[in-house]
Order: sequence, then structure tokens, then C-alpha cells
Amino acid sequence: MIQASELILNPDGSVYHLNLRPEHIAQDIIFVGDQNRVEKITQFFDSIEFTTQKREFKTQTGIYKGKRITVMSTGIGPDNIDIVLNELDALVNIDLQTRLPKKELTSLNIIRIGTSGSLQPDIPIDSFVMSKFGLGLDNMLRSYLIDEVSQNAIEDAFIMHTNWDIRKGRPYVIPCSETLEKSIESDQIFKGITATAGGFYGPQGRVLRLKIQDEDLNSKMDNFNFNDNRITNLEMETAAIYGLSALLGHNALSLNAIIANRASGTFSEDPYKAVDELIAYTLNKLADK
Ligand code: R1P
Repeated sequence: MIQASELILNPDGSVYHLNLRPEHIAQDIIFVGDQNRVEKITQFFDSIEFTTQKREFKTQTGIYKGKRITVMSTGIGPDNIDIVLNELDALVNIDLQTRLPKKELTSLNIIRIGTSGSLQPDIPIDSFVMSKFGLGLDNMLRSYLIDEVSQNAIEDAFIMHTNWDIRKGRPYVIPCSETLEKSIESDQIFKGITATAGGFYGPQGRVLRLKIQDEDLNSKMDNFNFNDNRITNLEMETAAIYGLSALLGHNALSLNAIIANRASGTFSEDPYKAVDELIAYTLNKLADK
């Protein structure tokens, strides 16, 4: 039995941070970082049956073109993804009354609609990137036993190519769900490896007033290539979502609207436009899935 201190439930039986009970979530779930992005998606729903929010975790469940979908904000960073994935999994795969794992497991379909910076001059602002792999630079996933899901060969090649300082921990690489990839991909979308950092400034190579451990990391990342997969973009959630989903038996795919180009040092004049277009694109694909 999982103790009360390990899986914390609120007095109404909901999981501690997400404030959700099992009946509140659909099998198809959209993650966004920003809580204000949740309603940008659900405004297109035919109906909304449930809304809740605790801290940065806002959730709405409703019907879009006949399909029940949950939209949830994860906030920023891999530490939040640890909370979101574990609590979501508990909702479907742990009996919250007996506090025992269920014998029959449920797989959720998780799609992230995020924002990100491109590392490549030819992946312009306002374009979309689908993450074939997540490359975690953040260490969160290393608290779990990940050898069965992580791609050692790509990790080794990356460590060698960037002369990675192992005091920062070993980067991890996890693939997306091929089923979701097939149902959402199109010629409109760039594909590649998405690097996930555990911070916005130093961890992503931004220098304001502090010196960083490797000033050349971004330029080394942008010419890394493994079997024709290059590192397309840099953000803060994808690898953590892919890693925990793979370990827990869920399907995950991450899509990002490119709002900055780190190679040219430019930022979108209208970052919301690309996000709105990516939302429309994803909802259309999901309705047909
Ligand atoms: C940083 O500003 C945040 O924006 C990006 C990063 O991954 C990080 O969460 O994604 P979201 O717009 O989805 O939050």
C-alpha cells in the first residue's frame, strides 16, 4: 500500500497538486506551459464539463468535435513535469481507495503545445517543431531507473561532441510516441531533437551578468547530428515528459511554436500568433485521430 505521505490526497479525494479525481480527466490530454493558454484551446470546444486550478496547474476537460479532451497547464520546467506525470498516472493507474497499483494499466495520450527557441538558422520564427527525441540536460529523470527507455548511443555521441562536463549530470535521450507522431505529422512541421534545459538563462546559454560553465554549448549543439537527427530547438519540458511517459507506459508527443531564433538572436514580433496557429493545427489533427 502506498502511504499517505507518498501519494498525498486532498480531503475531497483529489491528488495533491493537480486537484483532480479520476473522473475529471480524459484519455487524450494536451499539456501547455502557460495557464492562460488553457482557455486559448478550450474556447474552441463544443462544451466544457470541468475546470479547476491549483497553483500553476489549471485543468479543463470538455468535448471537441465529439472527442473528450483534457487541457492542462504544467507551469515551467522538468520539476513540474515530475509532479504532473506522477499525479496524472496515479489518477488512472493507482486505485486511490486501496492505494494499490491497478492490475490493468491505462495509457494516456499526451501532447504538449509549447513555445521554444530554434537553434537552427533555417527553422524560422513562427514555424512549428515536432520533437522526434527529447534530450534532457536537466537531471530530473536520473532519479528513476531509465536504462530501458533511454538512448545510450545518442547520449554518448552528444557527450563526446559537446565535451559535456559530467559534473552537470549525464544527459538523457528519449524518443516520442511513434503512433502520435504518425497521426500529427505533416510537411508543415520541422522534426528533430528538442533539448530540454532545467532553467531559462544559464542552462540555456543565456548570459546576463553571470559567467556560464560552457559559453559554446549552443553552437556545439546546433551542429550535432545523429543519424540525420539534429537538435532543432531548446525549451524546458519535452525530455521530461517523454521520459516519464515512457517509464509509466503513456504515449507522448511534443509540439513547439518557435518564438525565438537563438542562432540569429531574434524574438517574434507576435509570439501569440504562432501559438494560436499551432493550437488550430493540433486540434484539427486530434479530431481526425
Ligand atoms: C519559458 O519561458 C517557458 O516557455 C516555454 C519553456 O519550455 C518554458 O516552459 O514553454 P511554454 O510556453 O509551454 O511554457
